[in-house]
Amino acid sequence: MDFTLSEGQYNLVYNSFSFVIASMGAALVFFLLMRSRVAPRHRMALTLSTLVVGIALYHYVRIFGSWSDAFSFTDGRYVQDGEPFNEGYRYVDWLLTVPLLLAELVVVLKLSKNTTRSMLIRLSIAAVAMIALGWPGEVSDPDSTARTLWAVASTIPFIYILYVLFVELGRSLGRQSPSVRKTLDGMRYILLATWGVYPLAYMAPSVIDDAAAAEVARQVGYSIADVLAKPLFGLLVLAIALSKSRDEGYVEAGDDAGADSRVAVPDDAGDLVEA
Ligand code: RET
Repeated sequence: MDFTLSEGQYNLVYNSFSFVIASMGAALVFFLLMRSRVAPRHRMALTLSTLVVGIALYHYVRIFGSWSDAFSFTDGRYVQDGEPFNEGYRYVDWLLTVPLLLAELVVVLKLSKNTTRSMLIRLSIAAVAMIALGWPGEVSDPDSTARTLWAVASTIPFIYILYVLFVELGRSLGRQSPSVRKTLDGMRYILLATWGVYPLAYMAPSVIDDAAAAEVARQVGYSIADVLAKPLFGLLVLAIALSKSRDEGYVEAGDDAGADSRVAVPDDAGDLVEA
């Protein structure tokens, strides 16, 4: 599909990708720095968040490069005359990150071993099916029936994932502390709202007639959804892990208030100057 973009359209996508790279990179560093504040038994969830934003950081660097290579600036417009933009990076990214994101949520809850195992297996299979079925539709003609059929097929595992999260997981909510229950309840709705952006961005080429505007909407839509689904979701998982660690009486070694205030005592500074 060939189209040209205005300078504003091209830059909107370019800067969205840049924003995502900065967000993923910052989240990666932040999750690594926060690791020691979480009790060891809750660190697996944080490890998964760190992997998710790391994988996405790599893919967005490649997506950014692919976007720059696909267009050249000619007569005041961006013309698509280079290598085709590689949409595949996104799907490869999801194939890895969606099962990991679902695992983050399940692992942080510390349900029984059997429930965790069974949920992880079923959610991962459904996530892979959802993405694999979406891909042939993503690359087919915007107005084709094939695009709609693949989307419908992909929606079936999507609904199954929502069923597990809202119905099955809902049953375990009663066993969590009130603060964890509140965060978790909010998290499931945030997940629903942010994951809902993906099918909407997918539909952009079918509902927006202008090919250039549709492509911009799709790329910006996916970029926003990725920042909400990965770094923001990771922050909420971190909040749960921190509040569980606190409830369980975990205090990070060397990070109590006393250690901080010792550094700020004026006498110490004075001693140093005299020495
Ligand atoms: C597709 C195809 C059309 C139908 C549906 C889709 C759903 C995609 C989703 C993707 C979620 C991705 C995440 C990535 C974060 O790392 C494949 C667009 C339902 C829900 C959470």
